[in-house]
Amino acid sequence: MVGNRNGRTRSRFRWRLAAALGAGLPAVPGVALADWDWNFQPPGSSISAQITHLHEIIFWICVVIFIGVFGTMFYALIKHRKSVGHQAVQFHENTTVEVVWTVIPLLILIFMAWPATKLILAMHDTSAPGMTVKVTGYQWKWGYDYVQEGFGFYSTLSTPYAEIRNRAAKDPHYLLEVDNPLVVPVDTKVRVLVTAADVLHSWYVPALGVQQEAIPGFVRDTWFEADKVGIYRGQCSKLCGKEHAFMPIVVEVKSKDDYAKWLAEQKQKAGAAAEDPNKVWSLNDLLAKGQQVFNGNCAACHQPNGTGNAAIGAPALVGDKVVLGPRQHQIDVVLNGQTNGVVMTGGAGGKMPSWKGLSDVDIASVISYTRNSWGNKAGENIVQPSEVKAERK
Ligand code: HEC
Ligand SMILES: [Cu+2]
Repeated sequence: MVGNRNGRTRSRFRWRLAAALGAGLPAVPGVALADWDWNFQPPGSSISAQITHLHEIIFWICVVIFIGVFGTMFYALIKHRKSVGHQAVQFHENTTVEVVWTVIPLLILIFMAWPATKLILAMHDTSAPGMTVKVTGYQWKWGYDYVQEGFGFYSTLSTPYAEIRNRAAKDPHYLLEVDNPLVVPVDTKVRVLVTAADVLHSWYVPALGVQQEAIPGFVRDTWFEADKVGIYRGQCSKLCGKEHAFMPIVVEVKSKDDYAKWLAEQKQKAGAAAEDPNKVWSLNDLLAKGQQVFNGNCAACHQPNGTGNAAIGAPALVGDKVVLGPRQHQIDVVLNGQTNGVVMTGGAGGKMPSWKGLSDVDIASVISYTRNSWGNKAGENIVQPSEVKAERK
């Protein structure tokens, strides 16, 4: 399960379990009851606290109805059985009975629908936010844009491939860890604009009480306000393709001061990245920049020395025909991705991702770097940012 539970909540679950299943539950050998987390995650926002509370009220209403209905039924079955000589009572078209068994459930439903509707309306009230982030679902990662601040980034799974293939011990946050979490300040109403770039996804962080479908071509909004500093984890909750389980959500809630510091750093980085795409770069500048871009983005699959990784289908770029071939084709492959090989399950197996999210300068320099490194000597060795810009569709 996600998150940690405190002792108080846990003992409440044991009570619930005992109450719901009755004292007659036989001891199951080898099962430690205390390790079972059956309820919602501990709330990290007032909305999720209200959701948990509503869930508990309705759960107990269901328990009472269950006991009432099944109690009456079994009492009637046993007490009035044919073998002790009972005759069935006939009460067809008895108006009183029909009114009673319509009105009572109706009242129960209204009693449950009232707080539920109030809560749903509150969950959709995105008015007066303190800040806004745009969330975009991609196959298979999330994009976060800080709209008012003018920067954004991608958030991708950071669980090592070896853990996924059962070759390494699994981290406690296995498949629930990312390279760049969404960072927000505590006690601030964050409006979240949710959309998708390819297929349906769903942005779901249970402990913050937010879930919103990400729909291509639509921008829907929702909100959350974390009331505790900490890390909250969630997952894409709409089946979106073969790596649906590999696009988790991590929200890092910082104190207002820490958030301000983080924001300043991000803005500085974004400013540094906004370079002039029409400038003509020298080979040396491209190589220096390209090495950084390669080690930061490509080396995970193609290896720092360009030898590739057969286990995930990433080819060697040393002596590669695409890298040594025409520039335009290589720009196309890096910009738009490529799948020729056998597609393997898990991680990024067999697929070269699209790098559209990198800047023209980043792409031009990383291509120039691969065309001139590890013994590669391409004839036309330099790609300029302006060429990348021209190739974008
Ligand atoms: C997630 C793993 C992964 C990352 C990260 C990655 N690649 Fe790839 N790359 C692949 C795979 C897999 C292929 C083979 C795809 C196919 O053709 O089936 C590939 C193919 C390529 C090719 C074409 C090779 C050929 O012979 O077809 C080039 C060029 C390339 N990658 C460059 C890059 C660059 C530059 C970066 C960084 C910006 C990068 N790759 C990042 C996995 C990756
Ligand atoms: Cu998804």
